[in-house]
Amino acid sequence: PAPVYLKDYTPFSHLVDEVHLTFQLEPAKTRVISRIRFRPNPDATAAPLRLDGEGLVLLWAKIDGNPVTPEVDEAGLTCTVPDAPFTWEAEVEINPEANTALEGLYRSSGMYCTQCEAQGFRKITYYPDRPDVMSIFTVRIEGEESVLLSNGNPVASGDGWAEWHDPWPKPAYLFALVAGNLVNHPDRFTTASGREVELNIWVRPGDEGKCAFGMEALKRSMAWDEEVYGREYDLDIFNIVAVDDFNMGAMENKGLNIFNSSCVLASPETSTDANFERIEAIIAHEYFHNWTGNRITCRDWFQLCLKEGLTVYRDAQFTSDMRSAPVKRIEDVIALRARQFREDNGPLAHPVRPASFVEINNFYTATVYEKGAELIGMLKTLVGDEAYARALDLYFSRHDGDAATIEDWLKVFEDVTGRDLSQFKRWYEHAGTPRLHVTEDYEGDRYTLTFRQETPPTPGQPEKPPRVIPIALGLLGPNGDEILPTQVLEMTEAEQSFTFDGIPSRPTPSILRGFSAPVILTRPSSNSERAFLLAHDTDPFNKWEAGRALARDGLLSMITKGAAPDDLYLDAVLTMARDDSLDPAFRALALALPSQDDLAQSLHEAGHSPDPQAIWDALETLRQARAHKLQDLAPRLYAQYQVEAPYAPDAEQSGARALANAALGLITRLDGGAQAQAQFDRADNMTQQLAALANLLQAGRGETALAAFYDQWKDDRLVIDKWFSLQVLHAAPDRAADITRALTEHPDFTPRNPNRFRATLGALAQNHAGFHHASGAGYALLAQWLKTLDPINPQTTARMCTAFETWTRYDAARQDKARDALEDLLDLDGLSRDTTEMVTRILE
Ligand code: HT7
Ligand code: ZN
Repeated sequence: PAPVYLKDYTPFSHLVDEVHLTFQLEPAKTRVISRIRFRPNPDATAAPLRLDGEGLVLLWAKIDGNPVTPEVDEAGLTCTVPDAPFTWEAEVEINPEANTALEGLYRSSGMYCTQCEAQGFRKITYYPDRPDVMSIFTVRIEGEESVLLSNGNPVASGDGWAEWHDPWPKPAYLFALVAGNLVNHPDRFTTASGREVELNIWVRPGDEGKCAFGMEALKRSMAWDEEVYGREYDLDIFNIVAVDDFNMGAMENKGLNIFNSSCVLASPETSTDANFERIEAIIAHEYFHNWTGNRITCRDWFQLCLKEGLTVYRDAQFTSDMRSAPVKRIEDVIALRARQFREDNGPLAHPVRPASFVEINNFYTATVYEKGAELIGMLKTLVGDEAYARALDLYFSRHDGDAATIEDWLKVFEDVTGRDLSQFKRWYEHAGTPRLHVTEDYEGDRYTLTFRQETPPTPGQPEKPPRVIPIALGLLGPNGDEILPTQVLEMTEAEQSFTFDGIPSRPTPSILRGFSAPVILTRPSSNSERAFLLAHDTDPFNKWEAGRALARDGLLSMITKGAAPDDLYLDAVLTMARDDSLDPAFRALALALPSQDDLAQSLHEAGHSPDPQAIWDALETLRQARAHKLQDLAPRLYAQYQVEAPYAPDAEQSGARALANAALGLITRLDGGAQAQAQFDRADNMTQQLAALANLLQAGRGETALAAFYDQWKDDRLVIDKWFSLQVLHAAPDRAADITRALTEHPDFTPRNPNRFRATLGALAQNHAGFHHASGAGYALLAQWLKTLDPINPQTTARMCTAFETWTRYDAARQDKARDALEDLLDLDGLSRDTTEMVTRILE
């Protein structure tokens, strides 16, 4: 299929004033009757009417009441229309029951639901399915379900029908419909200006006890957006619906957010602390889209980062305010490096604003979302908090109701600050992670830091001009005092020096504080300097970073040189772990080791071909050495951080549990799992239960606990997802593929449910040494299952192909096996456009 190019954008031939839709719901034969008011777009060239439509059976069509016979093809229809306003009417038939791709209107656990972003509306009816065509929707739903929902406000309802009207113009991707025999968790919210809003979380009967946390998170999000961004909610009702079969986390449809049930349902018994934090963030994210995405949407899908980067940035600010800002920042950078840096350094690298795509669903990536959010953070650092606030106010007032672009976004910052942001724009247009090389000089009392930036080529972009990089810097004196508090250096050249006078002795620099730019810092540093920063840096991010670098470099020496675990790291980690002045959540994070994939990435970067088994062995050795080093401290920490108060998923309690569970990990290595078994037996919340089970599996004595866990939770699909993934994640490298295969034969396994598929096959991809096992069994098993999944659900199949994006890092034998697996997948008859694009790019 041919790519679409950003440079080819042209406005749609017509404007759409209003849309009336009637749904006559039937599982296999739903009728959709549309009545749409079109008029010629004065800003576009006149053309026949071209409407998108896929998999629709057109029953009839009329223009201004007169039957017409449009030219129908597999992607839509074309019709000659008057050169004046006209009414289009049509009736189509669709089959929600057969829709396993989960795009458009589909059935999930007996309910109807929709997913229209990015291009799902065209599977519902003929329409200009593009984000710059915005209109006012009125929807009538006829069906036997007790709950019939759509966007906007309810207008009227009766037995077997309901009508909804959304007063806010919106693109089709924000359309939603839900019909089911659902129950609700209701609440209310009064906005700052006094609008009374009815709130509901709709779920399947039996799940109503798992809505309270989500509802509180929603109300906190609504209040926060008023306080921090001055943004109020704008309808009388806000509905959230939980759906079991869903391709992603959640969807921000206007007034009717639809959630993967795993991203909204929560209870202490069934959800971990991490689940609670994620649910809170996703509820906030979708709610914040009401302004950044819905009121101001994107002109075209190339501008996706306009709404996603900004909304991720806003949800991160929210989490930082609700919880611990440093911990959130560290967690986000870990995720950014694991997913986005990995993407940026491989065959799927693309700019935050891509210039072309074949299938837009393949561009809902870490680069668009997470790197997109980093760009907002950098912009705020460069212009300052006050200018950022003014720019956002201007953005909301200038572009309310618009389908906007990155140019529009940058222009508000230029207008507010008078700055020229053309160099900053390179961050949007160029893929790749800049490497920031640093050298220092100290003479007299003058300290000079010289930075050189360099970005390796990425697919289709061999040349990389220098970008503007905000470098937050502090300097520490020899006794650990901060002699230069944080200041932001603005690097604009390929190479640039910054001097500091009056520095009495050679300082230790703390560079890129708070991770002020998404770059890879390559400054040679000694282990003793890292230990010094871990002990003294006042910037929590760089304090953590120093410990992380110490651990990573020690591990790299173990892997490449057969070195023993580094004593300096072991001493430093002991000092840090027993420092009760530090936040327990921070200490838990600082005790976590770099992932196997991170180490593989570092080895590759250093010119080695990573050996996954050697990485696994080194981590095991270091974990064992740490357990010995901290053998007196771990039981003390474990006891000290047991939470006696009733369970609450707040930052304080979850930090304590995280540290206690990190201590449990150390203890298990020496007691063979006795303490973990005791925790498993008495656990009354999922955080404790799952951590205990993971440790038992790790210790090789998980069989009984696994069976008990299954027995306890067999009726809870979200908990059973955890049961599937834990077994795969903790499988030894040579057993991972076999264990995964056996699980795919379990009666509870189904490729039709994306959560279950990801819990099983996605976990295999995350078991680094297992997936990349020399036998090639991991590659073959995943590829085989992707072949099964593709005809069912192309979107999820394509996303999971990213497991292979690092295949060229490894040795020739592994590369051969990975290539065979990918070529075998590519050979599948009728392979979807989604998967074809991904595999082709990965193999290129
Ligand atoms: N804007 C949404 C992105 C999305 C999506 C969500 C669910 C299923 C399929 C989807 N395709 C794209 C989610 C978000 O970023 O908020
Ligand atoms: Zn989003």
